Amino acid sequence: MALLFLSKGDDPVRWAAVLRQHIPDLDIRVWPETGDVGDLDAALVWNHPPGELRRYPNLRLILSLGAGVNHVLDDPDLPATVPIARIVDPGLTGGMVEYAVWAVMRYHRNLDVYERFQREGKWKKLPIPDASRRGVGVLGLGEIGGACAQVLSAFGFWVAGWSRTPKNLDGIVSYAGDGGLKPFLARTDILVCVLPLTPDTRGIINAELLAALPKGAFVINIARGGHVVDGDLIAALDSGHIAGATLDVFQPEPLPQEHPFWRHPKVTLTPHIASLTNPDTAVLPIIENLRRLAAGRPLVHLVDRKSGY
Ligand code: OXD
Repeated sequence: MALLFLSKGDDPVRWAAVLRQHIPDLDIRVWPETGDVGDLDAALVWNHPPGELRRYPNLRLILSLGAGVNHVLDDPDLPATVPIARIVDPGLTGGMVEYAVWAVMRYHRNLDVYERFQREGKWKKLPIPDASRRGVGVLGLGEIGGACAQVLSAFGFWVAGWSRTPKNLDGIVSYAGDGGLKPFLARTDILVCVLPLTPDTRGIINAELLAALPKGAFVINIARGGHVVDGDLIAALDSGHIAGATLDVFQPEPLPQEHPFWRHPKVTLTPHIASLTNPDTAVLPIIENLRRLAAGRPLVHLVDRKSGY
């Protein structure tokens, strides 16, 4: 079995070491040193150059180095029939949940306000709001969104989720489809976006969506920068309709220095670290698929190219 490793942002030496702990004789080629292109069975990729994966005539599997696959599907010259799998890893999901809980709690408990009070040298106590009256809305109820919703619900928040098709998750109110979006937004004080980025969801956090949230709502985006229309979010923050935004993802990344998000007083930003792929745990679903590929068994965590996730 020969695997191509193609990522400029991940350490090939570390990945080769963890992959070989599980499959000692795995033939790993680190791009661009591919050797004979006909040898390669699978490619483990993050942000590959468009058209590159067409160069491997015997490729049977494309593996994303993360949970998201928009970086793969954005390639207009992707081989048409090669299956694509993403990482489903409790470690990766856990990081997303931790970040979502931190960002929701920070707004819920007014910690953003206390940070300002400290800068102003002000000693002032604010009431502690009731979590069960705080509407938290999770946009996207897949593997990661579902986990975020359930942990937030365990903290006592009034949690709902919105997804393309209805979901049945314990304690979570499910809204679905175009018709479900406005009622979902109307009861959401803190919005957490965990959607996959697809042609349908690109720019979903726009002026119309923001206007449908109650005045004083907060926005947290840990999905992709392409979900947000930046100018619309800044206008909603400036008008006071949206009280604050926590953003971990941007378009493009790194966020250019001159972008107004950097210095906006109501924006908290982090450099796409809500979760990070940890090779020690993320290697397991990759190994599972490589073993299945070798044995001719059905693959897991496959992406539906039509829906984009
Ligand atoms: C991912 C990411 O998709 O880190 O895993 O953004």
